[in-house]
Amino acid sequence: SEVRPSSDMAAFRAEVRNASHVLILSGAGVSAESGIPTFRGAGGFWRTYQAQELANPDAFKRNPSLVWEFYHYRRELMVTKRPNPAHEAIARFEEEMAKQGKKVVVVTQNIDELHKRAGSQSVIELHGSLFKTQCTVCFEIKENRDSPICEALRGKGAPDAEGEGSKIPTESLPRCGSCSGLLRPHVVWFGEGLNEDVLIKAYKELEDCDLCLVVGTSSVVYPAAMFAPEVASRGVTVAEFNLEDTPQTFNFKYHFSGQAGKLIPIALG
Ligand code: BJW
Ligand code: ZN
Repeated sequence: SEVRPSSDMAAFRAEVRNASHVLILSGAGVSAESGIPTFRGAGGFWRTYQAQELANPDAFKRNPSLVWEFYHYRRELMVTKRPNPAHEAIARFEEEMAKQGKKVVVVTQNIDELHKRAGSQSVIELHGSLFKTQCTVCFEIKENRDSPICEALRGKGAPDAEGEGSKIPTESLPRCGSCSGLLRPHVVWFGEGLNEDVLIKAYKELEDCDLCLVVGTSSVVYPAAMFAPEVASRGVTVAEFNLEDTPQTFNFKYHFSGQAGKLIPIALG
């Protein structure tokens, strides 16, 4: 569409009151106010690397120690961070809607688990979790909240250190409890497909929802980038909440410009 989306909050809130199955698609921007770095833009660097340079299978093959330092740093960071008013408003909204027999589902690209920590019950994690591992040999997936995840990573991963990292021997990186194979973070890297069951669940929500909020995502990473546009193309109202326009902004009925932590409590409160 060539028409600038509406920013009429009262009109959007009226649509929220009439909705019975709300889909909330979230990205890194929803966690930014919790102090979690986003991926794109100036804050998106860890050392000299952008996330896409490390969040891919080749980087892990080349230098598993460096990639594990990156994820170890992000796991440890989460211990010091908490959900912000956007996560909290979303969780409260699900609870209120449930009392009226209505449904709210969060489909998140984030791996930080902050929606769950805020109390959201129905969460689909598209890109995995910082707190799960997968064995590269036997493929077993396990929850893992150890801090540090292994002794060799203790104190490693500082975001301002230089170079190729600590070059920890693979024997000393996180290993599988069942087969002792090398573990990797259970997250979806560039060039990898999303888990099929997760995708099926997400697509069902895309089809069933009668209102959609897309919060704090740059809408450039596929397949998630096309989810909200697909909902909009069915004629369902989609509202975007972001600091800035995205490539998808003009496909949506509403665009609210600002911080999720300020806007979401108003939109859903
Ligand atoms: C605020 C705010 C505040 C800030 N309030 N807002 C079709 C076309 C083109 C390319 C492809 C395609 N299909 C597949 C591809 C390749 C690739 C891709 O999409 N590339 C693009 C970059 C072009 N996709 C894949 O590889 C995917 N796999 C796949 O499709 O498999 C099939 C296949 C394979 C091979 C070839 C073809 C098909 C997998 C993608 C996995 C993405 N993984 C990552 C890493 C996860 C693990 C980790 O965290 O380390 O997921 S990448 C990274 O980006 C992470 C995020 O979930 C994801 C999205 O980022 P997000 O959440 O949008 O964050 P930002 O930083 O980009 O944006 C933040 C936004 O918030 C900004 O807009 C701010 O303005 C805003 N904001 N503060 C409100 N306070
Ligand atoms: Zn194993």
